[in-house]
Amino acid sequence: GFLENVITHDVFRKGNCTVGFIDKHPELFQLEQIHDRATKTLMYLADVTVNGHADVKEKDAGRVFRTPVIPVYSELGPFPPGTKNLLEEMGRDKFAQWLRKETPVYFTDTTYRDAHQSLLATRVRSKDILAVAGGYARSNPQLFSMEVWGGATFDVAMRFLHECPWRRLQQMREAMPNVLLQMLFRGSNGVGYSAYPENLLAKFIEQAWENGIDVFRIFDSLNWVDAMAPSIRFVREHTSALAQAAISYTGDVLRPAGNKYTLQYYIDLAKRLEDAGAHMLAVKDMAGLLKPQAAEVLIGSLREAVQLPIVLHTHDTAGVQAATYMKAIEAGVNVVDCAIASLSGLTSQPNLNSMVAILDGHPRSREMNLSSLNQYSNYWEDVRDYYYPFESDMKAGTAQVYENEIPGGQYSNLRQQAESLGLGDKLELIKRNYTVVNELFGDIVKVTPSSKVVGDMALFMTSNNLTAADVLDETRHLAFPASVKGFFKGDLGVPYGGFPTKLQQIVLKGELPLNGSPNAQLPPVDFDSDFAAFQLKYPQSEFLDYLSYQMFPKVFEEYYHHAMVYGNVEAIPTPAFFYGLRLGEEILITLGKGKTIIVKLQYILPADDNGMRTVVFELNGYGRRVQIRDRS
Ligand code: BTN
Ligand code: 3PY
Ligand code: ZN
Repeated sequence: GFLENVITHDVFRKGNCTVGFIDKHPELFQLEQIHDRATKTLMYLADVTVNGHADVKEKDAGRVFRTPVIPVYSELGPFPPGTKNLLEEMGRDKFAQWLRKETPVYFTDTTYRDAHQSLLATRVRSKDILAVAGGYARSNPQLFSMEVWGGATFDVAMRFLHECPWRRLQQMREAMPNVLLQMLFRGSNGVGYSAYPENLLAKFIEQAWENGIDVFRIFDSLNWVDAMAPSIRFVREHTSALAQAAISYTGDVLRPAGNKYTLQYYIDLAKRLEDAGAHMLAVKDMAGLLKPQAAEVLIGSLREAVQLPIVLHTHDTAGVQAATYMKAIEAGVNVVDCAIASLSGLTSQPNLNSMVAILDGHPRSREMNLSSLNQYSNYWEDVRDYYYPFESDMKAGTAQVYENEIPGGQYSNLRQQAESLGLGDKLELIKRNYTVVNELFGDIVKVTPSSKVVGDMALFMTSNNLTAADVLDETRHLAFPASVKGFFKGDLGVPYGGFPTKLQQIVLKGELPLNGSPNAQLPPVDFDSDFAAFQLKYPQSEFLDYLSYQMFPKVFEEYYHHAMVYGNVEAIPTPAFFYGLRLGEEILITLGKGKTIIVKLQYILPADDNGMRTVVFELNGYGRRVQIRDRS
């Protein structure tokens, strides 16, 4: 490696090499690192080319991708000022008051978080985002915020994309200095699926802010204010960011009978969240159940109930949520969540480009750059194709969502989950069971992680051919899924109206439920000693990695191991990352500032007696061979 650097170095090749050559050229050591990284990258490419990508079940070998066109913009001059600048000028309290009174409606762009979480199983890689983030922020500084982080993106980045979620955040911050960056935070569950100690949540929030987050959207999967209040307090005490408390919307406020979640329920929640110190209030309609007339009533009532600016988030699963936004806008909502056209609709958010267009001439319209938005939509339309294995095959909106109340992100995942359990042809029954389970559980709020519990139980009932009566028959001694046991034990808190007692007794089989909040029982993390122990185990890591590890120890462990073997894979273009290289294909990979390598796949030898294959590349014009085990 080092020798190759020396003999390929310009000075050496020009014959100017003297005894002091190496002393005078410390960059050779840097070259050594780059060289090492290049080797690891070749290992990755050889492996994915020979063995395929673990995450891609069916590869369409003949697929040809269009080259996405990055819209042109000038990088010269300062960024046009946006909401980030306003927040810094005004401070958060004044900013929130100003926002509440602002006439034109604002948009939160969810493209980099919820949109791909809901359409493409959260698989969009940093590279594809960062290629356009800066230009987007320069051309569209009129946005309220970009939702860029949190939710499922944190663990999926490590688990499936082998990326560092913190580096993604830092890079997005650098690319978009003028627009507020927003994340989704699951209250006491952080960016995970179960409760964490409070001092860990506080540290996580502080570090998320330090690394770029301006708006924390905080929710709890059972709308349990006690589980949200600490996170709101941590945002207030440890950051200068905005705490946007979100009420998860379920049911139908205008349904006259049999409706547990009434208008008064939401009004009371909103007041309690305002009292808990929220700077903004969001209605998080994760399943897309909020109908236009209901939105008018709900948003109007919330405007009266609290003094906070109000945000509406929805999913377009039913296909008609633009109508809901129109009513909400007329009832005084301050911000609505939309996604760039080509990543909008269905289980994602409503279409940003079209919302902007239909508001033209409306008293609350905001001046936006529609032609730019359309260019970025074209970019994402082409990039989306890279991720074809992760598409759900949903083709049209469905009014069934009003019956099953399945959140957008879960809806698009359900088919894959069903197929992996051999229940591919039972999707309709699974959806019906989802409704049955919701009734058995006493009609709960269903959003990560409570939605996962309902989903697990629906899959369990389906695969075991169980009816509601079977579930309630204690003589059957069913082996309930672990998440269901945890739920009835109180791991996620207590649902509004309490647990259904009979089912709770059946599931817990005599065990006692928790008393009080699930994370109050967790001992605080001892950062000093624990971080030191972590660094002994993972020497090439820093404090942010430690936070990743605290949230997801096993996922981090595998991510770290992958990074040791393959290096940082973030620079590999997405088609090569998922599908490897074709014979003769040549790609450019930028490993560092000004360090671009050219990789060409030349040929692959058949497996030897030990099952090893030699993959022959050209790296910057020089032949390089890599040995890889054939596991295909
Ligand atoms: C390498 O890239 O060759 C060294 C492996 C070091 C990987 C660890 S994983 C946690 C931390 N984050 C990174 O991006 N690298 C280090
Ligand atoms: C998440 O928690 O990831 C969600 O998007 C919930 O809607
Ligand atoms: Zn959502």
